[in-house]
Amino acid sequence: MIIGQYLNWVVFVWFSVCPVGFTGDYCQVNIDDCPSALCHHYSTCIDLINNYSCSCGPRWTGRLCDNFLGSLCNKTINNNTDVCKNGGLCFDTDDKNNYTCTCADGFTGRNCELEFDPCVSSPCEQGGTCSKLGLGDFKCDCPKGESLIK
Ligand SMILES: [Ca+2]
Repeated sequence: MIIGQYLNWVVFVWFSVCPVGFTGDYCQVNIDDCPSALCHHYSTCIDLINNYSCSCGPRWTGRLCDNFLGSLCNKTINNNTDVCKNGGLCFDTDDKNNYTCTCADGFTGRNCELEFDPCVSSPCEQGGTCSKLGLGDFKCDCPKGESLIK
């Protein structure tokens, strides 16, 4: 009787108890702990054994990646200078891990640091020579015999 109960217990344990964090007939399945994880929605959950960790983007920190380090558009993070130069507007990306600049007319580049050169696209036809006049403006010097007005 006692041996029978013991064997029942052994069988019960054998078939139903896995190490914590595992399941399956052979305890071969690492239970996915990420669905119930509390990682901030801009981080990536990494499943561990009966645990998880959160992989944070560069502007987030903390175990759950819920501690924001501040907007990259903030001047104080950029040595007190505007991130977007020449009057460009700075916007955080949705996950706040990066930024984009919307440049003022006549400027280009990631940080609007470059003056737009309208001659780069070779706008002059018939062999005309392009000269930049001002922000985004240009003129074409036509070869002899050609006229700007057609
Ligand atoms: Ca797991």
